[in-house]
Amino acid sequence: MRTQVAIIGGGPSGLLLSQLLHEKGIDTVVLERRTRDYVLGRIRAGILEAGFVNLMKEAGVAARMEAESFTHDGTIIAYGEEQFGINFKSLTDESVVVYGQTEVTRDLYDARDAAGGVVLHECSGVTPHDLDTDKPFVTFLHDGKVVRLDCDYVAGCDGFHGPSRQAIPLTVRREYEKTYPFGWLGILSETPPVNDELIYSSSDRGFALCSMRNDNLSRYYIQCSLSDSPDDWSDDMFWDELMRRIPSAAAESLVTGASIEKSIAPLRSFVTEPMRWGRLFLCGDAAHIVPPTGAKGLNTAASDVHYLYHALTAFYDGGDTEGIDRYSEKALSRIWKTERFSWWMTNLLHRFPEQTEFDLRIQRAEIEFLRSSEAAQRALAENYVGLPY
Ligand code: RFL
Ligand code: PHB
Repeated sequence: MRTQVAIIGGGPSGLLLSQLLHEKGIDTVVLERRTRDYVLGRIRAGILEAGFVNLMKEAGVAARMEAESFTHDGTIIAYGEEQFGINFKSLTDESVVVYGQTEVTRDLYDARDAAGGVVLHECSGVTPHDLDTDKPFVTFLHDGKVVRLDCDYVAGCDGFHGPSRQAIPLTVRREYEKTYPFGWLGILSETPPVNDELIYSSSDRGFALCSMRNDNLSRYYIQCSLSDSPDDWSDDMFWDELMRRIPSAAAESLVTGASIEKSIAPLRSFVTEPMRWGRLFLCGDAAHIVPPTGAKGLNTAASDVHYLYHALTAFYDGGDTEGIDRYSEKALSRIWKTERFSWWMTNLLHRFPEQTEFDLRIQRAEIEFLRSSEAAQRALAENYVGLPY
């Protein structure tokens, strides 16, 4: 089997890259470990930057998103009983879009199917080889057979636990990591959202977030202990705790209901350098992770896809290798800024176990400064809507 670009991982990064390259006449094969239903069952991101939306348009897959998504011009920051809005639109002239990662992934699968794209599911033992030569290949087991896929390049879009990052030798690879002493317990419920904008809430009991997917589908999160399991939290316990962590006006109007999904995600900041080694490119969660507080994981994956897609297009168009040579540097420059923002927003709004009274006063002062300073709000807004590519 042969293709131009072998893509390991059929999550949003792999599928978006595949679809964008297809639009430019470049052939790809996507190798995914899981079934399609499993990939579509993962409830993850909900907020898309304008840059992501533009890539979906460029990939020719924006029709349903344009019809069904919601534009958000701002967000609410709450602390105790206090709250204030940050208007992205007036501060930056940009907005964000509410459209779930599940829907993005579904649209991309549909587009790959319609174009006859090859996306192989339930591939096991996927292993890239000879990445530092000009004849790389990938081997894997599919339908009980060992398959060899020859290619020009390999895109490692296989998430945090995939094999691509490990293929970069330890003599070359550097990893930077910060873990946080808590997780997020999230639920999805078929109830109307408590507010028309997201509420990021800092409280004495810990952080809470009120988000949504549509008029009758809400997504809520609370900061939880890393030792908690979703089974420890009945729906009633979750709603009670959420209500204690948001201003009472919001708590009183909260519509509760049965959860249709409940999961815990640990919070982590992580970056691998470099993001290219020989003919391998890392893309998305395979190379970096942010805590979800700034809604940036999927969006940084999209900026990698942007740089990589332009690099590969320039190469296949006329042999220009500048984009390929500078991929890692360009992608990492934007990623580190986004890592900083996600880390900052996490520190601003969460309770940390070892925080002293002094730390708490400083945290409170920082939130109040944000409330009073247009410059501080603009800095948040500029990052939240997405830094330029
Ligand atoms: P993914 O989505 O992990 O996809 C990687 C794919 O690779 C497959 N794979 C393999 N395939 C073949 N062989 C192997 N050996 C393989 N190993 C793995 C996997 O099965 C999978 O299908 O990475 P990708 O494509 O880079 O996309 C990244 C995003 O999924 C991620 O950054 C976001 O979901 C993060 N995130 C958020 N991002 C945002 O931009 N906005 C948000 O509001 C937001 N909220 C969130 C989030 C992530 C969360 N969790 C659970 C981690 C909220 C949560 C709770
Ligand atoms: C979500 O809706 O899942 C979501 C929204 C904003 C975040 C994180 C997650 O910061």
